[in-house]
Amino acid sequence: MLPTHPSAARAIHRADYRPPAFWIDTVALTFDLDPAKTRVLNRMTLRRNPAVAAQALRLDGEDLSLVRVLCNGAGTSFRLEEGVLVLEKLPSDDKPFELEIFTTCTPVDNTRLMGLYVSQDTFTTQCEPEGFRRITYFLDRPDVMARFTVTLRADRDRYPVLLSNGNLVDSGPLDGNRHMATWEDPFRKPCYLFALVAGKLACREQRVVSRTGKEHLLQVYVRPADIEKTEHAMQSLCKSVVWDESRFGLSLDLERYMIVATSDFNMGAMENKGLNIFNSKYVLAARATATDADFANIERVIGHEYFHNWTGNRITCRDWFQLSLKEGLTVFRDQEFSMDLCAQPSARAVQRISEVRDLRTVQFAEDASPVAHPVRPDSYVEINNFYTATVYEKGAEVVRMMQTLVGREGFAAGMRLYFERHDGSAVTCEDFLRAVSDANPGSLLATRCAAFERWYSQAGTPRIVVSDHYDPDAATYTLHLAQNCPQCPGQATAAPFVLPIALGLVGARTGAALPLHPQSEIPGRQDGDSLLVVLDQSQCSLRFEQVQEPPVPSLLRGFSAPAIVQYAYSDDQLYTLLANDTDPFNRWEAGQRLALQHAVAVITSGTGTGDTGALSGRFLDAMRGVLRHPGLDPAFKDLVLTLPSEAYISEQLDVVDPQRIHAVREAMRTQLATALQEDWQWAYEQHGDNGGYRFDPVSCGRRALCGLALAYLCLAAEVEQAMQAHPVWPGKAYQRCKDADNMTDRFHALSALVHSGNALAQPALARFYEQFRSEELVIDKWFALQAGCNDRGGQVLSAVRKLLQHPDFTLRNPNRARSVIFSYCLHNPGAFHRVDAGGYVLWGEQVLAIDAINPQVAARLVRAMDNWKKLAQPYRDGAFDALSRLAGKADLSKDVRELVTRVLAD
Ligand code: B3K
Ligand code: ZN
Repeated sequence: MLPTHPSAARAIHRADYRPPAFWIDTVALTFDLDPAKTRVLNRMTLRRNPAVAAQALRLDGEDLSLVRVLCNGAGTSFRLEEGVLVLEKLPSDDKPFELEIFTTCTPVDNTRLMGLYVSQDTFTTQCEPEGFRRITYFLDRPDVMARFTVTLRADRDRYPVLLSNGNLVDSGPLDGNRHMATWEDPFRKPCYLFALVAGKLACREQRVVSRTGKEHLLQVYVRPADIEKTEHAMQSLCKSVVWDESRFGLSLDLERYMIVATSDFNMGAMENKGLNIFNSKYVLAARATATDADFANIERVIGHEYFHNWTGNRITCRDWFQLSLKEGLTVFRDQEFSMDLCAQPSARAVQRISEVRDLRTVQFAEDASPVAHPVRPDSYVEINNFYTATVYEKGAEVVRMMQTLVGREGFAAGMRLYFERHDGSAVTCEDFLRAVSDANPGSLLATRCAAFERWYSQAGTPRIVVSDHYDPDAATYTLHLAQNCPQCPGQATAAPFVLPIALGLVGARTGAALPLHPQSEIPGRQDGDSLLVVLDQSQCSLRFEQVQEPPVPSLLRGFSAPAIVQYAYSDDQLYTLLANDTDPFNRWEAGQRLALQHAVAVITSGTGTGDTGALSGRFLDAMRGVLRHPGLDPAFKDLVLTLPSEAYISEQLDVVDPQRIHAVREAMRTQLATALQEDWQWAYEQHGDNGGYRFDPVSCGRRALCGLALAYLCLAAEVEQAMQAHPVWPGKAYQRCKDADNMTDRFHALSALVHSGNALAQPALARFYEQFRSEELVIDKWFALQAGCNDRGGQVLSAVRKLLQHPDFTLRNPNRARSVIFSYCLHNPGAFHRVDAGGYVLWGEQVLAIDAINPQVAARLVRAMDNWKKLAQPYRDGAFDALSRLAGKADLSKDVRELVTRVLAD
């Protein structure tokens, strides 16, 4: 039979949600695994949903060959409608009936990596959100939850390990050198949580006993050669199990919890019940091959998928519009996990700053673009396009605000009520909000729950506009707070958001934290030298008494709401906050604002002469002061001394000239490098020798600062070289590339050489490649570094074209495709945006090439053009031409088509 494809893309609307006409109670799947032709026998028991008027059963399917359909053991009539299997002649009473569907599929040709596919001769699945329909005909929607039994049959030598969800209940040999295993999942689940794996894998395992006294088996499966790299993953998993019990009282509900690493994966990892499948990047770590960032990401992602077992799997989403119900909440939980693993408060602050930096660079940009959407979108064509920073990271901020409003204990009570009410079901974002609110009657949240819900329904980043007045005679200080939200696609105006604003006052003369005596009707609460106020109207005023010196307002402490604060800080005020604020987040923020104000002033100075501006001596002294400060952590210093990214600077501007932004930021970096040269040398020497590699916040902070120092020292050396001096630092960096005992230091050194454009970069890159050519994750870094390289003479584009021809390059492996193409198009604006539009041409070619293989990955690449309308000329015309060319292509996937259409829409 011919394979079936769904036809033209249609928009799906949240308002059209209807409960399913049938329920599926049990599913028994039998797989005869063969890469070229896998046979899938699907036996389900179904019954009509009595709450819905009688209608045909419509089962989703995609790229399947249908062989047979039986109802209660007998043939039955059916038809295929745009890929959907329609059965009309089914038993009309409410009794359960059995449906048997026999199909085949071709895993080896599945380059989309959705459904069942083969990676390095291992069978793997990815079903979320709609991949299960590529395995068998089914009601592929999250509110249909069934009990699964899965039998796998395969060649014994080629696929010795056979895994699926739940518990192993049977296994044994079969004829013809084949073998079988049957797995039973005791929990009802939606089909997006189904998984199977079959291949030659080795396993690290550990038994743990949970609070309930039950023993659990934890397993991490990888290719045999990688087994040494699984210790950190296992430790991370153990920490996750302990943390969810102690913080939220949530114990592991499974006898066996498995993680499998695969090299070919569209995203980071997947929380399939009891059988998580991970991109190997988020499992494998050894100090020789993984950086501190890799170690941290592994810990976080393992935590994230583990936490989904409760927030996502036990309680799942009613429909995909509710994606943030599980993703926002689980990101919040993984953030709290990472923070709770930090012993020192300062390390917690570093964690928070890094999260906010990412949110503001990616999500704020998304919110300001033509693809802006609410945390709970209203419509989609391809749901894969909505696994976005808004749904994930802004969704997490929304949950964080709930916690801020009801307090940590109140939030834990809200989580308990949420499980009491909804365990085992598929619910909505509103159900979660309602549970947290109901568990905290009279709280700052419960009293404005309906307004708070706007965080789910309205897109856009709110602005908090602040003005103030100090009256020295009366010793009073008045703050005026107003909010507004810019227009978003399909949203001309927005009603006021509920904004929890943590603030404090810092004495402009003494730098002291001023005691707070607020006199106002505004709801809020005081915590130490901070006050939490809730702005839920379009504006309000707040008066403080007994303010004995002019105060500097420290606003939105800890980034208490995902908003932009607009207050006309003077440089003096920012220096006061940078030196004195008791809130580490705002201390960092003050430094960033100083740098940003300088950058924006130079960029918009309008001379167009190429003047890149001079940093003030005061700024350089302040940065030196932070660098040399005896009481600040190296990790914090690293964050303060890292300038705002080009992407973040772009967000502050109405018209974006990427080359100008790059030039101005580079000039700032060069000045920091040369003016603080002795200080960088001091920092490098002070933080260099760490006494062996350890992964903990203090050691990571030292390595980060040391790496930053080396980058600045190599940059300074380039300037000196131009002045005929004989710099030693590139030589030192080269040496470090050779003899570092860990990948973090080695890669910092290599990056310092590559970004500074030193002649030693080429031999260092060649040596690095030879040393690590068999380590695919390290080679990804090698590709990414070159494609993301600081563009000094427009040479990066041709370097990227060369990398695309490299024998190790392939478009079929998403990690490798991302390492070259995404590093260039999405993460290297100074090289990507070219006057000759060469970057855009490459982008268009690569979107098309990837789309033919893997639409989901191609659609992510489309996002490089999100903000094309803000570009200055000639970039804007170049980007428009490239987008229009792409839009004109006939056979785009619906993934790419949806994004190109939205990005181009007026
Ligand atoms: N839930 C998965 C994401 C699936 C993405 C599909 N395009 C991983 C996660 O967020 O935990
Ligand atoms: Zn998730």
